[in-house]
Amino acid sequence: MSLTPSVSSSVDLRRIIDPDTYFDNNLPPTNLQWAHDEVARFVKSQAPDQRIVLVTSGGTTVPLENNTVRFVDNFSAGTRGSSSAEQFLALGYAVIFLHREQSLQPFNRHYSHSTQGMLSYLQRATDGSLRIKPEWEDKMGRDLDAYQKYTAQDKLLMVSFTTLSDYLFLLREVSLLVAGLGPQVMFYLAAAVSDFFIPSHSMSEHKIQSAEGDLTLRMNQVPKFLGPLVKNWAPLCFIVSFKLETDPQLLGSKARHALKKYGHQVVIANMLNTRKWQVWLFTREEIEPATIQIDQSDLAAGHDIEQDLVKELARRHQKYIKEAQVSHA
Ligand code: 9Z3
Repeated sequence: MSLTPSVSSSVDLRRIIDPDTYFDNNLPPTNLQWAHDEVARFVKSQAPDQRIVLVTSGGTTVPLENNTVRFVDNFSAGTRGSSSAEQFLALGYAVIFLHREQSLQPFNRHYSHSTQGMLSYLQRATDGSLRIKPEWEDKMGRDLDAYQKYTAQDKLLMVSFTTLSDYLFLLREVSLLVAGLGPQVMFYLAAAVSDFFIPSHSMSEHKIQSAEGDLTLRMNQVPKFLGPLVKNWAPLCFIVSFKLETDPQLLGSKARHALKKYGHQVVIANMLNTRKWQVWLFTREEIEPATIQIDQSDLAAGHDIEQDLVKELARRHQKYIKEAQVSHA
């Protein structure tokens, strides 16, 4: 399969990939109404000064056929998002976890995708009952307690997406529902979102046939949704986006460019191969980025970089809330 991404220059297509018209030309996900109702309920159930974070996590798919057999996927296991959600909860945030279906989820992530499978954590006791293996009891117990506590307190809401289109519809919906709470809401946009897609009307209706020979794909550029998000959907909220690169020469300039273009609060820059132990935090105010880094030995011992990253962001978010209160007074 050869991938030849290119931006269409046709007037009609440009109209369709405009952020404002995207939603008129693509179908919403089947869980949109459910998500709307659940997020509205979740937000209403929180205390008035509750800090809320929308964490996006996992990769989006881009279908190649309307009756989809094949799709292009974006790299992301959901480690960053799910680990960060745990840290936000520990710091007292209420978390809306907008994640790719079947990707890693807070607390469950430690077991659900184990290479040996779920059953490797269990054993049968002499009385015939099923037990957790003794070496896992403490850790699993702590994760279970935390998961049940936050769920019972209504502090964790899970919403899932699969395709790019699902993601964009859900992102807009959730943004509009939380925007009214203003500065106390943080957006933590860690999902790996495709830059290219095939508009519904350009897609093959049915499975692409191999009898027709090699496949060349022409994909359109996805409209930049960070613009409307920052300007129109949630202009008062604290917005953190992520920049992923594989070429170190590009990372800093791309992060700065995003800040300048969209005018939001923070860009977290990371490299594919070192993302688990090193990230850079860019803001418009600081000339040099802050480096957040852990030892690889700490990572192996179970210390996630997200502990340090989320702590630092929560600190900056608190400052942002205070400044907004002062300027409002
Ligand atoms: C990230 O950069 C995340 O940190 C990772 C996390 C996807 C690398 P994992 O889930 O990986 O822990 O395996 N996310 C944002 C990537 C992205 O799509 N950014 C876009 C861009 O760079 C839009 S803001 O242009």
